[in-house]
Amino acid sequence: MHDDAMDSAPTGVPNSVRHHETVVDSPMEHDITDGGPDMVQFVDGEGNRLPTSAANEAYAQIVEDMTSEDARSMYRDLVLVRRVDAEGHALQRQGELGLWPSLLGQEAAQVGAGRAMRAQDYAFPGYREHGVAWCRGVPPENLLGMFRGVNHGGWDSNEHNFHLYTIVIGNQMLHATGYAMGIQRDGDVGTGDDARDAAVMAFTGDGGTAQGDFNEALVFAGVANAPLVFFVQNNQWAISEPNYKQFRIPPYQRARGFGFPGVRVDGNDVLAVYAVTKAALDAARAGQGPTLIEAFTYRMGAHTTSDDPTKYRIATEVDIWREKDPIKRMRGFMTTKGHADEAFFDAVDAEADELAARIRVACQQMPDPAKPHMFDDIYVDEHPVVEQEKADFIAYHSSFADAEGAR
Ligand SMILES: Cc1ncc(C[n+]2csc(CCOP(=O)(O)OP(=O)(O)O)c2C)c(N)n1
Ligand SMILES: [Mg+2]
Repeated sequence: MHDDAMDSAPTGVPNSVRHHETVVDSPMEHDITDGGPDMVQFVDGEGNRLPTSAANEAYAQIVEDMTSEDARSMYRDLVLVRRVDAEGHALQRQGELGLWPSLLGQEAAQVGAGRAMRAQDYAFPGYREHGVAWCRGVPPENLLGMFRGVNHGGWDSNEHNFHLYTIVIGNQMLHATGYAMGIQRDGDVGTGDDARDAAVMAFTGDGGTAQGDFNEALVFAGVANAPLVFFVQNNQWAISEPNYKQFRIPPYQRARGFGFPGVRVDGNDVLAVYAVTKAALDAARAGQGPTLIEAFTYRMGAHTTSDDPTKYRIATEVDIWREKDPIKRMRGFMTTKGHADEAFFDAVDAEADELAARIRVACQQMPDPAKPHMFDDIYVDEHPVVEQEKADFIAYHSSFADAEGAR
């Protein structure tokens, strides 16, 4: 075997792909700021309502049915979620949190998806889904507590039908699929009762689609015809890895190979995301099986507060996406259509200021838990190994002459 055989791409793959730093003719070579003609979109970057097209016509009625009040309350969610995120970022920089993964730029993808869910639906998030958490009624303070390290998760999953954050990329796809298959077996699908029929949403990123767990979940979901919506936020980057290192065809096209539909939606257009997700959830609850939604969006900030994106991406890319800002776009749309006036926008900004101040104080005042608390809530029932580890931990910390013990 030739020395560099391990680095070689399979026969038939063009050289440009072999040396992927200089890819020029890969099928994935595309303008990462343009989602292409299949992308469902209702509002352009300036806030103008787009005409009916082949891509959006199936969802147009859902948008038409929305009221001014719906638009205002969606806008409010976008602004408040962005403010929670900004506060999380600031608190980490001030040493109050260990880490913060920002959702900046992805507010519309998350609020659109979260608001399309019904109370009885269940969401399985990754670690950036603060906007979905907000829509599920998880208090933002609870998110901060988790990243402050004072608790294991921060909320009761079953209180909000919002599972705990999952850091292991793609893992929650399997949990979600199993849960959806459980709903199916409980008979809570396709009964026609709006208060009973339920579906599951599984959130992951573009990088997550490269995981085995993701692909296994799609196999099971397709075969079982599970009531499930896979929601891939394609924010173009998996830390420093661009799309073309994750897949050769975009995620929405991959669904077909698993036997169910895939849709690409403009992830910065909250109306489009809401409409596409609502249609997919309605179909899932009615027993029509899964859908994969790819929300085409962009991670405006760093991967987390531990990352420096200037090392691997160019500033002009960020500048182009700034023009597609989801809040600016929705505000433009609402102003043009007369859904809200300046007084409304000012009131939302004032509410965001109050929210930020409140969660900041709440975060700073969170007491440190007693150290052995980390051994609690691991299993439902007491587990002998964990109990032994807890006892060893307490004994060890109590052994220091000047220690206060394992408080
Ligand atoms: C199984 C696994 N492998 C690697 C990592 C390290 N890791 C953390 S975030 C991340 C990138 C995920 O990218 P993507 O799915 O696009 O989500 P995004 O962070 O962009 O929202 C990686 C590789 C991990 N957490 N879990
Ligand atoms: Mg990503």
